[in-house]
Amino acid sequence: MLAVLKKNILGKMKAQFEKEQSRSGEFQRQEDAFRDWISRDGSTGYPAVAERYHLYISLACPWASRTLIARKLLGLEQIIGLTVVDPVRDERGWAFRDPNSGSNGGTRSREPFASTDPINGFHFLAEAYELTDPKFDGRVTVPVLWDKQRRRIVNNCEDDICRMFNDAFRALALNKEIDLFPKDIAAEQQKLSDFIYDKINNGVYKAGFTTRQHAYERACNQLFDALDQLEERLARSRYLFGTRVVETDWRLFCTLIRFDVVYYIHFKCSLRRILDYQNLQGYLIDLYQHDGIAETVDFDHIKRHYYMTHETINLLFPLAQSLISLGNMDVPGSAPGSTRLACYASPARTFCVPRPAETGAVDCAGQGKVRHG
Ligand SMILES: N[C@@H](CCC(=O)N[C@@H](CS)C(=O)NCC(=O)O)C(=O)O
Repeated sequence: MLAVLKKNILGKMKAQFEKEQSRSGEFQRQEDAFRDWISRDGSTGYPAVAERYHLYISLACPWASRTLIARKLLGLEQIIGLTVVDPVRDERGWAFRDPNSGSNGGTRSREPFASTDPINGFHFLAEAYELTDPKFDGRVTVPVLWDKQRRRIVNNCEDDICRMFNDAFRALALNKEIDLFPKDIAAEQQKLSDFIYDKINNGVYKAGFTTRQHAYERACNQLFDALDQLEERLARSRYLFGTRVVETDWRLFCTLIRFDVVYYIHFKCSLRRILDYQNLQGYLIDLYQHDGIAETVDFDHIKRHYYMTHETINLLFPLAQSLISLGNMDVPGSAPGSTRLACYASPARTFCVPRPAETGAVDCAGQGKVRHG
């Protein structure tokens, strides 16, 4: 089966974003293009003042949603305006079109449509990039923080935007007591955020956008190893850093909330669902119930974007468990009933999840015969 796939399809497989594909088929995300900085005292040329900046986002996008969450939690809604793009984009990029309006001929239509951008009347986000740098030839992405006064993009990096909301805008925030980047854990937080970015936030994309089986399997395995580690961490701690919720939690949340609905299926991150992780699932539901968070999550936009935008997605052979359940078993060598495992067999390996989930996943292959309980 795999040999046939390799021979017939992989050779011709089209990358989702051709310019961001390595020669060995890995997805290599472009760098964020605009990284100017808003400061409290204005020394950077961009002072933190009310109603000067505008945030363009997609509710589908995990990166953009993190900025939306930061804006909401800090209480910056009256200070920084917001416009949401149409979840479905075509080759012209993100559009300011009302997906619920029947009058515009619908998404992908070439007919003129009314702009939903109250600031500039843009029809496409590409116009903001063009005004900022006419030579920009990369991929137009959200989020975008726009300066209404200088009529240019200040920054299109969600990490920077969250940091500026937290630091530069604090004096203007309604919820001044919220600190998404506490100083006493700064180094540790940065380290964990980098890990989550690489293995999880971007990990799902590396699995989903690669065109090679090997690169896909590597990304997928790294992703699940990272989730297993966090599952363990959350067995000991309510949030990633104890009892307070910081930006790193929201960064993880933005991927977890999309996982079972999109990444498990569409990006073939299909070894396990978040639902299969006792601690991660509880953590996800806990965060979802924080004040104001549910309204930042729009499953309709999320599904419409991923399933209707990526017309070509890899045809690789999924690392799914095929989920032949072998039932509950004891760990080989342990006293009967002392440690229970729920085991599944797949063509690739036999996989066991501890019950209750106290430790990471166990690969049962090569451990001899497991005892059925
Ligand atoms: N700034 C982010 C990436 C932002 C990003 O890629 N956003 C996606 C939406 S989730 C986007 O705008 N994609 C444009 C497209 O699909 O053409 C990063 O570098 O990590």
